[in-house]
Amino acid sequence: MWAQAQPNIALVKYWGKRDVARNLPAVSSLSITLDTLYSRMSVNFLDHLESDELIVNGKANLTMLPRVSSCIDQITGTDRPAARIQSEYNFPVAAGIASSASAFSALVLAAYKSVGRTADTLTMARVAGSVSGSAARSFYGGIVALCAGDENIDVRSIASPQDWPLKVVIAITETEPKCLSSGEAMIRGAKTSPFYKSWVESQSEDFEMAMEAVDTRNFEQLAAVSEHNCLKMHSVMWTSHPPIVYWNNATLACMETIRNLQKKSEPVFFTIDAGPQLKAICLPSAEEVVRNALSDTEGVVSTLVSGLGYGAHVLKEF
Ligand code: 2P0
Repeated sequence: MWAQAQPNIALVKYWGKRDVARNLPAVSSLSITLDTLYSRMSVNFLDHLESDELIVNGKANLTMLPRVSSCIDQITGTDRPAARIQSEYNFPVAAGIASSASAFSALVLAAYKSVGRTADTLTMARVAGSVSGSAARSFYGGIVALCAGDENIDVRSIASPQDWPLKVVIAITETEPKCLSSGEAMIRGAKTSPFYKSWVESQSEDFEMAMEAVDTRNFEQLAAVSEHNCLKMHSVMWTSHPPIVYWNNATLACMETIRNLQKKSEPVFFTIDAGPQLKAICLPSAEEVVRNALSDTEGVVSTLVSGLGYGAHVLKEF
């Protein structure tokens, strides 16, 4: 049995933890779940194995294994047989394309199913979120709101993929894994950036503005608040000690490409996460022109295109 989940891209970002031990986010966030990119996971408990094994795209992987094992322990308890965990991705891993979001939501779903336990989506999303904050959002499809509470998160889909069929073009500018994990970067930012406090305090305004933009299908409003929120998050990163700069020259060149398209009134905006890839969100009418423009931008290795997709689900056949 395999479970699949797709990455999600935040338009209003999660950056910072209210409670590091429980991995509770300091701020609410709003994201879109993709459809063409995926992570697939299977979990098989095998009595003859001495310890857990993680296989990523056919190769043994020790780096992610401790986080994967402790995620399974949360669902089954530690008194369990060892598991062989297999995972398949159709996009670069740990390079700022939300691979941990799709991986941990698929893993949680696969682990629940393989031990025959049922749980509602929010319960599973909260388990996934306790391992990787953004993974909670990949349990839901379309446009997703994650509300940060004092004790727990609430997550829900606020628009289905059909309600507002936005398109995403991802400009890949680097395929190697990033140098610093998001989790470590967030903790450093909270401790050292002089901008962190105002980032947290101003988040609800951005979140409400984005919610209203989705509600009224106001693309210009969503574009403005998303770009502003993205740059604000990166200014927290840049002003951390030591500074955290995930961008490269091509990231900036892609931003200029988007600005030029906007000058020609193309309905498109950008966002950038904890990595050097730029994600362009556009209306379907602009997909081709955005893809061509980003493909022609210096330093872009390749582009990926996606619509909006559904939340984590079990695959009947794979
Ligand atoms: C987001 N990011 O909202 C933000 C924007 C990256 C930049 O959520 O520490 O891997 O495991 O909870 O989920 C990536 O962070 O972090 C992330 P942890 P996660 O998408």
